[in-house]
Amino acid sequence: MEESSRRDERPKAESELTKQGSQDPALQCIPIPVHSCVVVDQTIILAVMAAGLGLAPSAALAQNSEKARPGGNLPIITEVLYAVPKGEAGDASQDGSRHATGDEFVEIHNPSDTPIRLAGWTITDRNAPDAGQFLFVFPEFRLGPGETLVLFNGLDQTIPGPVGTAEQPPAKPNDKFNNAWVFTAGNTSSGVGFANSGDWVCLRTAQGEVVSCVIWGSPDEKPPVTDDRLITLPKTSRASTQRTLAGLDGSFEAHPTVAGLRYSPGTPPPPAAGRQLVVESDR
Ligand SMILES: [Ca+2]
Ligand SMILES: [Ca+2]
Repeated sequence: MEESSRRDERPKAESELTKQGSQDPALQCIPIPVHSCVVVDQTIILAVMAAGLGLAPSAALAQNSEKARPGGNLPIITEVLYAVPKGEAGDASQDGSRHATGDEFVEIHNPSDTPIRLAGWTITDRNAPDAGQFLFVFPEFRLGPGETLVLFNGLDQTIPGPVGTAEQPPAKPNDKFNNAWVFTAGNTSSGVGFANSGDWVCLRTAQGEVVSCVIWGSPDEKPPVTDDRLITLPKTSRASTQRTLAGLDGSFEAHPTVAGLRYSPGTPPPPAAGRQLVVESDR
């Protein structure tokens, strides 16, 4: 494209600024439209900047490909407790007793700006359905922007506060768990749970599409995906593993000791880097 025609495509305001200001192209001021007041991540900021620069939004998204995943806004697994600490320190469900299986949990967080409907979505482990599979199917439920849910194994547990099941979501957030939405899988067999030595956990949509999997150890059963939807957790003993940040750019670590506990069901990690508030300027 000729330089002259490219200049013609610039917004009028820019032409005016160019006339009034420096003639050095490197110092020209380019107005960037800001459309609304929302919490966004770097992807959206790049897209807004691209609009101001006359680029296609996809060009900006390509620069941040990790965020530009198929399916758009998706929940992420933020914590897994597969090795329940011994003794009282293992009572993650806060029912007064530690259970090697029943206190296991998976924490899921919605880092996006929109509610995510989870009805029919599943959480499973490595086992086949006829071989002690951990399987939870969500009831009608929406996880709001920035909200977190916790799914306990639930074997022999009496979890305090509002607790949902596969049949019915919790009536309200649970203030015993940082106001997260708490569910129990209500398992009734000690043979159904996460193997400390090696296992994987997958979150799937109602259509069976794998959203995210985490794996630890070396389970014999192969996970359903091997691309970047599969995240390897550190091996831990007597602590959960959690994301370092509540976004896709967070890696997993052994949960540090916080207030004497090595897990935090319902408390998500800090927001991912780059997530910030864009303040509107035009209304
Ligand atoms: Ca317990
Ligand atoms: Ca947590």
